[in-house]
Amino acid sequence: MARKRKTPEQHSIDPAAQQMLIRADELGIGTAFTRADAMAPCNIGSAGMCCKICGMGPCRLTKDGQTGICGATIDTIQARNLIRAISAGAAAHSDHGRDMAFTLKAVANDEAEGYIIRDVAKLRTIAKLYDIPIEGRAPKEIANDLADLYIAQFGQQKGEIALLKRAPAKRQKVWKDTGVVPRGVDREVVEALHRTHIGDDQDPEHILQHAVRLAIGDGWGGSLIATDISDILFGTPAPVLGQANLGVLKENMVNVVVHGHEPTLSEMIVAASQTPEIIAYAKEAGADGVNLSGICCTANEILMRQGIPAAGNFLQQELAILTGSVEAMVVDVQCIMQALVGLAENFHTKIITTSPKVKIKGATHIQFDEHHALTIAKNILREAIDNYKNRGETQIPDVREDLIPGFSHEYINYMLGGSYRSSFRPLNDAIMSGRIRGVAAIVGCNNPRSQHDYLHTHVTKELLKQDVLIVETGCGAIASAKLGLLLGEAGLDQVGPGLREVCETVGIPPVLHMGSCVDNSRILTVLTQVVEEGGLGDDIDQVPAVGLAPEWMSEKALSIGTYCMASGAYVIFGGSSPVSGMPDRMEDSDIVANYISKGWEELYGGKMEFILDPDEMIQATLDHIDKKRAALGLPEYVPDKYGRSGDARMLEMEELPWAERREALYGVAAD
Ligand code: SF4
Ligand code: MSK
Repeated sequence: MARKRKTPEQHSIDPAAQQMLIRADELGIGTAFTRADAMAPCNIGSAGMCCKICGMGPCRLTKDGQTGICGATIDTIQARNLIRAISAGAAAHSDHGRDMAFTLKAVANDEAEGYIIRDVAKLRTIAKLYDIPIEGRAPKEIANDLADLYIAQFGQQKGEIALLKRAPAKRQKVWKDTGVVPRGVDREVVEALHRTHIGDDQDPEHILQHAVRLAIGDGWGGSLIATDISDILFGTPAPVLGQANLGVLKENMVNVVVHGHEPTLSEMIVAASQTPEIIAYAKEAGADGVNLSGICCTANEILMRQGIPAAGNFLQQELAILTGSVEAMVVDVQCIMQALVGLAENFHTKIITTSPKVKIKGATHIQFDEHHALTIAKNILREAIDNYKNRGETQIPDVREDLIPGFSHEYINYMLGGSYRSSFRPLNDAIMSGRIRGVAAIVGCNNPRSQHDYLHTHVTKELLKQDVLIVETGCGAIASAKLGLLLGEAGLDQVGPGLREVCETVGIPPVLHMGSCVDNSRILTVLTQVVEEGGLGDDIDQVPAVGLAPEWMSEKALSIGTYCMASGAYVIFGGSSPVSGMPDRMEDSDIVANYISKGWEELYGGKMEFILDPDEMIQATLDHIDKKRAALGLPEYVPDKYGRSGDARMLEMEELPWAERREALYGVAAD
């Protein structure tokens, strides 16, 4: 029997996405949404119960007590599958950091055309952390030393990663005591592959201990490097006005969509698009200019630094092309669907691959090289402009929303305390008093197995009502942006009174956009600073905070989840679990799922769970936050303790006679 196809409304909550899905249907073009309808996931593979590590298999374990041909048990197979996925995620994520380190080295040595060091203050701050001399030295000299130190981290064979000292002292001790201090992420990834070769490590807990080690190597030794260097080269983000959704594409301009992850090329494309020669070239082609926008995390990178609009998140990459208005989609690494090339053949869009690591059959390849970045960026833009004349019928949804991204941890520090006393004190105090119940980081991808953007935004909206401050990155942040939750005033009528009071006082939206997926490292830095500020325990696992990836799909998400867990966070994934097994049919198929929850919690204070139902996710988040509040001895959260918001109270008071207003304001009784 044919599987039932979903309607556009069932596929996505986003009206722009729905419009494009209707267009795809009319044109008879398939998308990830319809392909997901047509392809049922394999229930053995998705539960981690299939092993294809050697040529005696694949072995599919579906019955109680069954083993693979080599004798491997279900828990060993699930642990091996999980660590392999985490390794691939960590490799991709940390390799991004490595490329950034090589770019910094090239900039320091005047070998990188068009780049400058934009944030010298951050360069000096970071260099000082590692005792790199800064006084009396030129920024490029300091950058050269920092680049050497960072490049050396990846391939370090012994010792420990230098960046671990940026975690709370107690956390570093937990890692030492449990034997999960990473040497260098490359070595840990290789060792994970070695351990999972046929006939090696066959103790699931031992395998998973190494998964923790390698994920810490990614989070604190790969992603954090990517974030540091992106800020140094392109500027540390601060709030800026941006827009999101397909309505940012323009009829009268050459639309270039940058998609992927690394900011090195996209930043240069931004610069090149603003040069007089490129603007003149676009005008000669009959357009008003070049309109840049982004998809996925490249979007987040240039959105939070330059205010360049985001055309959408992961599941909108095909939909952008379906508008018929995109002259070129320029991609680098990660989250790029192979389907783009076939889809683009129905339109005039050129898919341009740029990374030496990523080619797609049928795409145009213009290889990026940071040594000649500006020239390459201009060549790419000329290619797009030349394609403008080939544009056919277009349909751009008139749907877009304003947002304020750019909440780096540096900016949060500054906004809370001002330039002379920047501090996390007000945030800690608000959590301690119960105005803010706790913090949730909602991050990660989209997945066509669930309704596009629904889980992200449902969980976000419900937690906001419960006075939970939300920080977001990746495709989750774009989902909230499209709903208007990343705006100061616009989102505040949807949040609890205590949180609203804090947002109004500080002047922030209730959902803070902290960047791309490598910028989950910023969340770790915030949590560390919260701990260092005092009053919320002496380690990350004591802070009333939870991490959620409601629509996860990538292996990187698993690496991120594992390093956040290892840092002390409770991490909840939505959707299917790669280690769920079939406990109704196989008693021992939930050993790994239990171990990464309860077992890891005993060791690291954090835990990782997969929860299908969004309302259960919300309840688990609140329960955890309340449990942590109680453990810290903080007052119980009382929803209406803080009554109405500050602004609302002031407005009401203006209506009162003076004597009553005086009593309300100063507690001085009316005569
Ligand atoms: Fe089967 Fe063992 Fe080979 Fe895996 S390693 S495919 S369980 S024989
Ligand atoms: S892009 S990894 S879909 S967040 Fe970072 Fe989005 Fe997930 Fe890719």
